[in-house]
Amino acid sequence: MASEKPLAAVTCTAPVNIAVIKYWGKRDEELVLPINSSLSVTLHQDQLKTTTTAVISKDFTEDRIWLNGREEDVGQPRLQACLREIRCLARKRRNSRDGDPLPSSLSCKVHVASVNNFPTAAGLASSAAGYACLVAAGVGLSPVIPVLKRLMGEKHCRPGVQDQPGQHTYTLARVYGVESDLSEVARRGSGSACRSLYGGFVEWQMGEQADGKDSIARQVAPESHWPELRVLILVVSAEKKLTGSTVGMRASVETSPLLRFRAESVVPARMAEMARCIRERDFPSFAQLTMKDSNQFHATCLDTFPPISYLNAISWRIIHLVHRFNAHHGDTKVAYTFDAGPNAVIFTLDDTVAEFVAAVWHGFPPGSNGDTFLKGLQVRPAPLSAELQAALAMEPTPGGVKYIIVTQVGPGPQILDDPCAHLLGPDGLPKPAA
Ligand code: 2P0
Repeated sequence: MASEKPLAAVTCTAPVNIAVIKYWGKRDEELVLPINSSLSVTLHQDQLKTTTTAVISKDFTEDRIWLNGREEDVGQPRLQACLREIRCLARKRRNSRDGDPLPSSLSCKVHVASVNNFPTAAGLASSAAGYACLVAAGVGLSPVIPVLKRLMGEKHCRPGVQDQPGQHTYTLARVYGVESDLSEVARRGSGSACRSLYGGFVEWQMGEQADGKDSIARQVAPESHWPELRVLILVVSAEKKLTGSTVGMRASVETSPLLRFRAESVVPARMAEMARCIRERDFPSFAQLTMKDSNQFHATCLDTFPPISYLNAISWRIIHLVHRFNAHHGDTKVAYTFDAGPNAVIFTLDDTVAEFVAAVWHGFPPGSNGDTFLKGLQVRPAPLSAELQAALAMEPTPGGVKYIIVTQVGPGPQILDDPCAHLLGPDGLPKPAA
């Protein structure tokens, strides 16, 4: 049991992001600098989020971390790099405030606990949300939050979503201000994590400098920009992928001429075009570019030697289903994108969700889990027309899609201003699960 009260405890939440222009390949592995820029959509934390509590105390003798209730090795190099950068940033901030009478807490050890509100077994990338959340909570531990709140006044700390009565939230960027530093720290944990520092639509500019100072994430449009946009996650497999992203992209950089061509000659124009699609809410163009970029990313995986394959037979059936759905309508109403795994992420507009869900239900009928097949936002049931069923021309594959998470674009990390939200108790150990 700790003999003293913790010096500081902060709890934050952070979102998952899905890239529509993919990041694949580093030009500097140590600094986690990409070979191309990327652009992502931040998903809503009501459906998918990581919550992290970080606590510092003079009593702690070592850094410790618990992920989803299990203690993990704190010595992992990425985690170490991230913690080191967080301490560096905290020191920098403290030094920049002349005469600020802050306690010297920077040498203290930290305890961190992190949980996802979605099953890790869903096979969804959680490292981006996880590291973004660690940065949000960890940087908050330098006594920055109370000081900034005092200096800025509560009126500048815009209250965010109120999860529960009495639980105030503050947007991260508002509280911290300086954005480039945070990008750098999050990136050191996992490249795509820097995109989870913002809500809405986010680009990660690759930058040119060798030190990575200009390799930063920034918001292209806020979460309120395109309210009709919906995101469906079709969970195909919960299995751990054969080739991790870091290892996979290293192999692609070393062996794929297509990846080099993509980074140099394709992505720059696509970044500009995607920003335009989002700015003008041009769904058909957004959808087509999203699918093309996913396909090119997977083509570079196949161009890697030995080849990497993340899609499985169900992924391909989903791809065909989407194209046939669009062909039936004579319009691009739905888009797919796949990351380093077989699960599909679908973009569509709210008026198409019900019909597309009916098509998926037809193609991949659930087994005994019909009542839990749809999770997240409510979908009003819609029948599948005989014409669309004929156009899909699919022999049903029962159980091919395990379940669907229906969500939308959401905000960036939030600081929960309520001690009850802490995952760690005053002794710095995980609170017993309620
Ligand atoms: C993306 N992915 O843009 C791409 C698309 C996977 C496919 O970012 O090595 O976990 O930690 O920087 O961020 C996955 O890569 O890799 C990823 P590291 P990360 O979302």
